[in-house]
Amino acid sequence: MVMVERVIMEVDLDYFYAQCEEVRNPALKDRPVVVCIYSGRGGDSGAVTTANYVARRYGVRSGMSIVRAKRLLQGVDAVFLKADLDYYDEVSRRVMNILRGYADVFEEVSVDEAYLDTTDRVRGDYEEAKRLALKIKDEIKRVEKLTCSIGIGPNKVIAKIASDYQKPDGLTVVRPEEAAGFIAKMDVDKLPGVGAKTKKLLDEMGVKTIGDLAKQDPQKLVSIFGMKIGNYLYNAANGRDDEPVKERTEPTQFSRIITLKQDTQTVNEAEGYIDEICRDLYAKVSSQGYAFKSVGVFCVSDALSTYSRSETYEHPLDGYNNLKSVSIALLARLLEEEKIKIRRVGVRVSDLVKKRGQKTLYEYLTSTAE
Ligand code: DCP
Ligand code: MG
Ligand code: MG
Repeated sequence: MVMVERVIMEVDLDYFYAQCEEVRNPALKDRPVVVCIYSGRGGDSGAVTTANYVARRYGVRSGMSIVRAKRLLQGVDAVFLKADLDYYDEVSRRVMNILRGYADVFEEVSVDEAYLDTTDRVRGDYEEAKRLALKIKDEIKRVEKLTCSIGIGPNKVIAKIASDYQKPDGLTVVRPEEAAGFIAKMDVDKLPGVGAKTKKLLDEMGVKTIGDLAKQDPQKLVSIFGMKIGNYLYNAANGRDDEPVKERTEPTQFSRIITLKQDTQTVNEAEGYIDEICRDLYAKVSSQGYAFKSVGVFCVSDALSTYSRSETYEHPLDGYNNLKSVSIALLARLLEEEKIKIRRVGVRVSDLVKKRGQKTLYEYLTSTAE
């Protein structure tokens, strides 16, 4: 049997939230655009979700505080916008539908990112794959006015690194025989999954680049990082990865739990935590395209027993405010009935309903009208 090399694409939209804002208001294009999530604690408390490339020239980055971004952009004609997650989600849904149509197998990874296995579609031909990628970029540009960057490679690891290689509006093709060489000079943390902790351990072994990692004894890597990660690191560094592109199976719930700075018996003292949890949870759930019909609150008491209360509604509950008010009401009920001191508090949403990919009645009617 002849082994056919796979042809995997990774598509990632450029400065996604900020680019969506530019599409909605093209006058923003030449100005620094910073999209923020405000914490609700007033003023500029909160974080930057992303910024356009104009703002990035001033050092603005995802995850930094709004205060810091404002300092970097002092005296510059910059725009700070509140994140409109529902709008980005809607754009994402439409882009994903376009991408899905080009793949043999399609895997949505995040709101702006997907893997496409296109091996059969291009009959294993990398030239053909490049043409297909240009066509995809073209369609997304034409239909949604958005640019994206695409990486093509023999596996997910290479495709992902390639899509990040030239940004924005990039296209990087890495043929199977070029894979190991393509990544050899890069820092180890360019490998997906290598975070600060792994990087530090590797650094202590004198491993700085992916090429250094590729030359390590695989047994040694396994003894340090365990079978799964050790093997992954060794193979990935050598340009190999067999992880299949797979359609996402749907999650059934999302939850988040926090440890209180001080144990408490009152809803008032827990409210700030509930607020933080709900903000986080809501951003996560809605960025993945879900609404939910059930909300649960769970607590760990100072005696380490667990308690929970939940509520299920007939129709999906949407919006951060709804999530927060239901959570607080549930916690109030729990505290009143159990008379406990709580140490940790969490919120769980379940009975998920997919918003993305679901046609509205209007879309359904117009798509079947002809
Ligand atoms: N995001 C966020 N908080 C972060 C990182 C990202 O809310 N710490 C959101 C905003 C981004 C979106 O996710 O627009 C996609 O993340 P990417 O990492 O793909 O970053 P961008 O698309 O913004 O920029 P790039 O051009 O580098 O892909
Ligand atoms: Mg992106
Ligand atoms: Mg992304």
